Amino acid sequence: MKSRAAVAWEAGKPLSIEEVDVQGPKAGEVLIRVVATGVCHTDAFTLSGDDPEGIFPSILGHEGGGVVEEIGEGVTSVAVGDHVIPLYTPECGQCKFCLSGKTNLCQAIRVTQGQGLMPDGTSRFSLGGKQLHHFMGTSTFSEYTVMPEIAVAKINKAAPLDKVCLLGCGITTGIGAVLHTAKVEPGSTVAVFGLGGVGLSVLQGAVLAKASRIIAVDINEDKFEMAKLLGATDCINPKNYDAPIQDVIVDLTDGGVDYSFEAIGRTETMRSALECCHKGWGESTIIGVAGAGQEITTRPFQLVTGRVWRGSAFGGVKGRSQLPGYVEQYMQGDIKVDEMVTHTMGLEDINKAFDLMHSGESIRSVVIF
Ligand code: NAD
Ligand code: DAO
Ligand code: ZN
Ligand code: ZN
Repeated sequence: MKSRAAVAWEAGKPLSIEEVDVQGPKAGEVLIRVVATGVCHTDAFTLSGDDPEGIFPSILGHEGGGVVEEIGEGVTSVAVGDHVIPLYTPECGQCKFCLSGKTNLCQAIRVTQGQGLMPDGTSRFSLGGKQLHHFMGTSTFSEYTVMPEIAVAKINKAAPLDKVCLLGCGITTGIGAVLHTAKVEPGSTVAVFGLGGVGLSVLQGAVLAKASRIIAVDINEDKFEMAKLLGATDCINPKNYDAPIQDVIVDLTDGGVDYSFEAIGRTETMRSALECCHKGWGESTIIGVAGAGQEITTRPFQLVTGRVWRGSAFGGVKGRSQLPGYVEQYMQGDIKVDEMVTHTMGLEDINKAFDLMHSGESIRSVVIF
């Protein structure tokens, strides 16, 4: 079938709107009509060429919401007409990782997904006979995409797909990092570095966890209004201080915060986030994805004296079993999503979504097909 799609032909170039060919689903796969997709920093990261796993030409996008249009042989857990959120972190329920109970990083299709291919080692996308690669196993910048059954979460049909698509990455990642990865306790102090869609969602998670003080850090003060709306008790801009921002936070909090989160993707701010944690127990969670080959540094004595450094992918959330519950929490008003959608546009304007992100004007742009 034909599908409108934004194709990333090469790194550093704008996406190109094309009519691509999409092959139907094979065994264990489903065809999804993408209704809406968010544009996340990670799409921009891959498009920039900084992503070591970036493959071109490809169809980017991983923050989608859609409807199942066709199912392949043997598919039993979803049916035509079901509303779904594509998962870049699948959940097979059978691999060593799924069975461990310790991680959401299902490895069932990891190798082929990293190669931009479906589990059988081929692509469902092409144009003029030339193969296009999948991206993160989701490729939601195409009106029709094909996903393995284990990589779709079936959700409440009453949920607006042009909003809950954002639960496919940024919002879930931020909230989940607080609740699933760090497991912030009531009364804790929290610092969040970066107030994009992910960092703002960390704020939401901190409120849900009943943190007592939530310090929001960004160099773009335009983000502070939304941060306060979502529960930040303090907003600080590192550029307004001569001292390193970790020292400023340590002074503000009588020795440091209980939990910090880095949601930028810069190794310098990862260090600041660790070092603003309280001696003896402070824990810092890295969410941001740094450029290829970059390394984090700190003095080992920071860890010897009780600080903990960890990381989180998709907020530690298991997509098929836990994401539908996030959609329900949104429907009940406990998770804020609508507030994050600052811009909407048609597919033909998708490059504007990248411009708005780079200029810091948007929180999330949602492309509606
Ligand atoms: P975004 O671009 O919308 O937001 C980043 C924010 O960081 C912006 O508000 C920007 O002003 C701020 N910032 C930039 N440099 C700064 C600095 N030096 N000090 C303080 N603030 C600074 O990005 P996003 O979509 O919210 O994503 C954030 C990061 O999380 C990205 O690296 C993205 O790739 C990553 N990410 C990770 C996961 C995961 O599962 N681990 C999931 C989604 C996104
Ligand atoms: O299992 O080795 C693995 C990779 C899992 C992918 C997790 C990706 C999380 C960070 C990327 C940003 C997501 C938009
Ligand atoms: Zn698995
Ligand atoms: Zn994302």
